[in-house]
Amino acid sequence: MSDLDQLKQTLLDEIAGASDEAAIEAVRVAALGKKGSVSELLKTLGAMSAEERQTRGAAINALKTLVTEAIAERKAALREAAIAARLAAETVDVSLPVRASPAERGRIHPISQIVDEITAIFADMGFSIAEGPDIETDYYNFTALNFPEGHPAREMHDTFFLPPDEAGERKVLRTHTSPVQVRTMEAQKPPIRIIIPGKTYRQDSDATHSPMFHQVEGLVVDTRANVANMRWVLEEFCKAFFEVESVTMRFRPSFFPFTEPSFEVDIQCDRSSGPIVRFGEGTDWMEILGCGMVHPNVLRAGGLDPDVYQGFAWGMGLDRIAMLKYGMPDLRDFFNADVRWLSHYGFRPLDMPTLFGGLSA
Ligand code: 2NM
Repeated sequence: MSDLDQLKQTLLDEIAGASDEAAIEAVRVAALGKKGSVSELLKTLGAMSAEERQTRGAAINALKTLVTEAIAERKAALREAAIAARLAAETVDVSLPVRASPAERGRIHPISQIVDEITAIFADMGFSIAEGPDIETDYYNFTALNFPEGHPAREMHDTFFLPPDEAGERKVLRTHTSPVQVRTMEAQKPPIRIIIPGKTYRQDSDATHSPMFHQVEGLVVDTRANVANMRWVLEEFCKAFFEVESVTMRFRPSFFPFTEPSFEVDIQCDRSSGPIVRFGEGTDWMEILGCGMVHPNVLRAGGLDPDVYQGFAWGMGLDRIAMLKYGMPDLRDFFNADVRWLSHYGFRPLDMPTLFGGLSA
């Protein structure tokens, strides 16, 4: 067999053996590329005699044509095969159940939902949101709020203390969100209308108490804010929040260091039909919040003259209210991060609570 016949056979075997488009391309480069085996043969034409060129030159050119065509043919076949394989692998089985997108599957935690609902209600009344640090100084958590040093009211809170810093100062995990009210009074002039949703901390843990819990507090400061205004604001809030036409509220005298007078507020409800509580009707009372007129000492701590300004404030725990509103039996489930619990009790992320569209519809 001549050297040309041998090369032809080798190349045809390689072409037939190329199993994908990358392999056939490698064969093409090795044969027809700049330094390919066929290209090298073509370079020898220049040194040949005219006679030799007629026979051998024609044979080399014939080889080149043959190889070029064989490669093109194999390449086309391999491309067709690759497309066919992709089509087979990437078929969509339209009979499979639809898998929801993350935005559809995700759920809003009931506490976040409650905060969004309360925010929508108070925003509608012209309130804005204020926030502050979870780690507070003793001054903002107690002293500025009229809890004197050594006063037994400090013990009521079962405070978490942090280790003392270099200066010997012991910071605390805030036991209520009220420090934010003082910080806000320091930072902005009245009229003040704010609500303060946030995490709070006390050493207490059972089926209805968690060491980390949630509050929303509110503060109004103006030159003429009074108890009647406070009653109206809280009544409007309760009607919107419990989604009823009217509520009956009961203000009982109480004590908080930061307010005078102070009240605990109950709303009328009906608990006769089992675990579902109905509001705005019935013969039972349920305590839902505490409130009062801001104590002059607290206004002074906020840099305000109590002879010019007066204010009212209130606070409510969210965790118990959420349990009631949505019928969740154990508070501890709130913070177990169990995705099954969240997919059952959670809220759809795109159903934002609004007053016009319904709060928890
Ligand atoms: C409550 C009950 C009553 C309250 C008072 C203040 C401040 F800082 F303005 F004086 N903030 N929050 C308050 C009053 C909180 O929670 C049950």
